[in-house]
Amino acid sequence: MTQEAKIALVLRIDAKVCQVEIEGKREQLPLRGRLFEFGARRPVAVGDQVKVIQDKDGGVIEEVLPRRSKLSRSGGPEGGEEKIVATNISKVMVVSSIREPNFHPLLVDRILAGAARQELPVALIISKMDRDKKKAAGEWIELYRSLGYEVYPCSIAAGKETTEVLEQVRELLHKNVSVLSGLSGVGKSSLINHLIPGLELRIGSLSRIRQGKHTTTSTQLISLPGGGHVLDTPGIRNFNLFSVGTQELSFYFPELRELVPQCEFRDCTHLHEESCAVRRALEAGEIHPDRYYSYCSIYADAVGD
Ligand SMILES: Nc1nc2c(ncn2[C@@H]2O[C@H](COP(=O)(O)OP(=O)(O)O)[C@@H](O)[C@H]2O)c(=O)[nH]1
Ligand SMILES: [Mg+2]
Ligand SMILES: [Zn+2]
Repeated sequence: MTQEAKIALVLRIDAKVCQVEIEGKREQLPLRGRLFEFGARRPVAVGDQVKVIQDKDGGVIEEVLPRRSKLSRSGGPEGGEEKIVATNISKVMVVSSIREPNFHPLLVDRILAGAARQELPVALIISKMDRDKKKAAGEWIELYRSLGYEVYPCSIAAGKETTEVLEQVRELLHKNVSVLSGLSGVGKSSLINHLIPGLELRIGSLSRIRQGKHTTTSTQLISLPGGGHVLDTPGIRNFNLFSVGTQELSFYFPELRELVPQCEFRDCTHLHEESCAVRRALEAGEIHPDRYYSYCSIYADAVGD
């Protein structure tokens, strides 16, 4: 007997069941033994497309389809294990507010570099623009645009909405499987709620955020009315996209990448060498000092290769 297979999207994984979206409906499927045959402890990840067949007890996940991309962090007892956060993400949106909390270039650069490493398309959202009394945002917007990144400066504060930019972000959400990544309190959930009426994600009060409490407890993909999916993750703060080799790092900084061939040594670290094209550009003011600082800071936890 041949069975008709259906393709489902994995939204969330609980202890023994998987929440999937299948033909537009949400269903719960048990995780069956055959997926564990090859010794994988967690054979299925949020974002996976899976083949589901019907057996006598109902739907069974038969196979995980090839992953187009994956977003991982380090985990396990010594941090040396890869933990897949989600697969098949098509857009990483880095969110950093201009105030409360202050714009955080180091975290922004870590996520941008991490996304580049996994070849994931990326955008930078600068939130709470209504709070930019000191006009600090302009410099950041110009910097990141000059490096080739898409930048969306926005505000959802009543009466101060950046209508046009918000519309562009809404369109991005509807077209992608996105992850919004940034510190707690930058306004990720508020932004999604504002753009997608009816979703009503919980918003953290600043006092709860300061106590380090998260309003989201498990990673799940949320299916958006009107198209698209967004990944809701708890505690992006301690979610390091990163485990990178010292020599590959400069490739994830567009302005460094183009200078590297001009460095005298092929294995130049760009940290202290006299004849380094990156350091020359920094001294000439052609590389932003915060970007260089981010490079050095990520370099410090990179692994030698
Ligand atoms: N002034 C201002 N406050 C905002 C804006 N967006 C969000 N907030 C506030 O920022 C706080 C944290 O928002 P939340 O969405 O929970 O942040 P998340 O932790 O990134 O999901 C809440 O008090 C929001 O009301 C904005 O555009 N302007
Ligand atoms: Mg939130
Ligand atoms: Zn160099």
